[in-house]
Amino acid sequence: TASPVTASSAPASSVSGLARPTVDALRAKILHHLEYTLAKDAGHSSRYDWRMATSFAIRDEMLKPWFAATRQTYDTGAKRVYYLSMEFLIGRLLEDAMINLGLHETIAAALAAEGQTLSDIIEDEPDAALGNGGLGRLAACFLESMATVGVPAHGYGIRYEHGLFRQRFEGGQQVETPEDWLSQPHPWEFARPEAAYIVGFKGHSELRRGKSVWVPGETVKASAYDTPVVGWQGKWASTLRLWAGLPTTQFDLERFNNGDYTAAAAPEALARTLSRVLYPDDTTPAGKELRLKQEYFMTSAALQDILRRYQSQFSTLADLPKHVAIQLNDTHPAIAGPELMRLLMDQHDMGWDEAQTVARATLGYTNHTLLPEALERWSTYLMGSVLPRHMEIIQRIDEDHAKAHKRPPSVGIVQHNEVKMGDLAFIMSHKVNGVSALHSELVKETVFHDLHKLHPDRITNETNGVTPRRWMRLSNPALSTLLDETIGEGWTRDLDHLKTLEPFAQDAAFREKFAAAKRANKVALAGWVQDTMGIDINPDAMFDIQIKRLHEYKRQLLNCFETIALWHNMRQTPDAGWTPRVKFFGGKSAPGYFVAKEIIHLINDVARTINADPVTGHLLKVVYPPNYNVSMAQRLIPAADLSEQISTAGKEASGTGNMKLTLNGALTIGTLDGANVEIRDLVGADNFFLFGLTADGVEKRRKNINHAREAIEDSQNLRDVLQMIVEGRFSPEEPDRYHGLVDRAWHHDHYLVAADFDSYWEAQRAADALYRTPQDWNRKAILNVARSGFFSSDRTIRGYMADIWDVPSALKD
Ligand code: GL4
Repeated sequence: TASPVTASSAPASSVSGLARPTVDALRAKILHHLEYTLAKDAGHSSRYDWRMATSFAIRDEMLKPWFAATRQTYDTGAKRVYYLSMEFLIGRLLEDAMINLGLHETIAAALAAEGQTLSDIIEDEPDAALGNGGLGRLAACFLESMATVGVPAHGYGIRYEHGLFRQRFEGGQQVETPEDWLSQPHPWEFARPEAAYIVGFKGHSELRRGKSVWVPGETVKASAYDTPVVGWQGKWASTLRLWAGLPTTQFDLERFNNGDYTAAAAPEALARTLSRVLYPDDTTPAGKELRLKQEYFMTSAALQDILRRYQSQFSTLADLPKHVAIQLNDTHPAIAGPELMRLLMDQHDMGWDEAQTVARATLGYTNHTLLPEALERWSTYLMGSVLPRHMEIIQRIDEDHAKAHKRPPSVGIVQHNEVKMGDLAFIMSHKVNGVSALHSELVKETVFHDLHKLHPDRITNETNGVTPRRWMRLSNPALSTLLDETIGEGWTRDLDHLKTLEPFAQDAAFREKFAAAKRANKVALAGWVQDTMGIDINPDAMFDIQIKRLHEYKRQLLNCFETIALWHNMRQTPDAGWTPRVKFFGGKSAPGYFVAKEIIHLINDVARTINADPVTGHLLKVVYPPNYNVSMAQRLIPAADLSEQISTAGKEASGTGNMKLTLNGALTIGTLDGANVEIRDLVGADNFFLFGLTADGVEKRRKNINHAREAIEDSQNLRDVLQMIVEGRFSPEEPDRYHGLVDRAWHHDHYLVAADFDSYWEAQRAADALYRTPQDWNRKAILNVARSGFFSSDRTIRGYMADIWDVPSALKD
């Protein structure tokens, strides 16, 4: 089939400033890659082949901005930003690259001319799931925003062979299977075997002519793989450099020839272990030697690479902070402080004081959680045996700090035979930031209370954000098109343009179009739910969505209890004018987190029971699709009416799903926690369903040891819920399945589910009432969109540039 003349000659989109290939040129490129890169005949190519060829064709287009950005950065000697993170939850890359390069329609036409469907090819790409949740996804949004804003930036991480596990449900229970995104070649990366560094472990540190020298007992090689990330309209690009572990010794041919195959392969197996799997828990550190080794592996390779690049351009290392800013994504890379000092002193002959000053001026640390159990601590024994030289350096940093400041006894990096990585990161950074206004204040009052007193100017706030390219233009074409028609395309680069949408909230004709876009997204989601889960849902029901990792503090259990109460009430008076609802849950539990897994089981049991009830079938459905990931988020968020942000106040550092849902026109039901506070301030209290205790109220309420019992006794609704669960209404095959869970609800309700239940119920009924007047609901939904411009990660990145990195944009606007 020949391509239609109109499609091949017409300009493919309104993106300006980029020399974009025509449909025919791209079609030829794809066919070229099919034939010469994949050695396949177009007539005998699989979907995988087409996807690879298309990806290579797009990748070719990324090279121009990537080279240009790299050259300009070298030529101008611009300051560079390095973002060190154990997680980059980047998801699929094909569509993102196409959209940012303005090639979406061109590629669609080129593929159509070959009888291929772009959407099928997009769906064929596995998610790169190199992260657990919000923290890793934030790092991915930052890379794209740095490429849009024009920051000379590298992300550094680990090229995990296995990303976050796949989740299945068996009898309603979570079962994990390994994820294997690299079982097919990853078309976006370039192997850089020439960029490789030796990373040591163990051994000992000895004095040679008065200088400490580390003699490692083990070594591995970190080998680089680069993925370009292009920004909006391809004006700039950043680089994601991921490290893979390789052995440093040559293959032992003699052992192999003697038949000892296992021993011959041992060094390789050991080295590869370092980049084998992502730790599947984002809040509780594993405390395992392998995790510490992974952290050091990534950090050391990154710092060696940074210094090598620096020295290829500049001569004196004392000027490092003028040309380099290194950001630590949580405490995971906190070993960067001592490692940078070690490299400067032991390998580059810098003195102790200068090394410490240079390291501190270069490093910044972002804290992402207040949960005390989440703050990494390593036993001095483990640290001393895995990284003996670093242990010495850490001890001396601690002593220096003690001498320089009158510290209360609670301060100290090394305490009770543990190295506190949060304190280490704080002391070795010139700036420490929280990720929402509330969180940053709580950081000052709680985890870093004493250090904040000693260093009152160090803590600052950078409220999180999300990239509007992926989280609106890519995932919500219906609303994006409406925005383009109504206020122009400018919002894609500057999300503050959404403000100009505000007057349209009063415009009935616009409200209708807005509602139609939302409905189209809901119809699409309903089709997918029908196809994949066999559940029939009504697109006119309110789509109520809670998607995030399973954690007690996020309180999926509160939502589940309310679902049961709602069902119970509906059954009693089915004709009472209820607002039909579909409750969506999505999220994975850490494999070893028993309580979270029990909550998943309960939600699935509740879903099974409710979805089979003919009395309430037209009023309530519960949908929990397995294996929630970035791609599923892109499907669910555009279809949401109600966003569930119901964590116990003071526990969610920021949240970013809350921002994505607001941006896509969902109303939030939420507590005053994390960035919900700022969302509510900006969209207006009238356009937000607030409930629950405040962070202060939570602390006070906890002091009453009977808080749960008293709340349950006061709430008929909640009592009924607990009674139904205990009786086995949702688990008739095993009536006592949830006795432990109910017992905890009465006696160990650490996250105050009971105390907030009635207030949550009331807020839900207010949402029901509003949904019955669609004009009002839509007006408020439009205001949520119009007032969400602040939550672009471009704004967040500009904040880091001004407050922490001291880096200007490389782009002239
Ligand atoms: C997290 C927080 O829990 C989350 O609120 C925040 O949005 C995210 C990015 O800053 O970081 N911290 C950890 S640990 N995991 C997260 O997702």
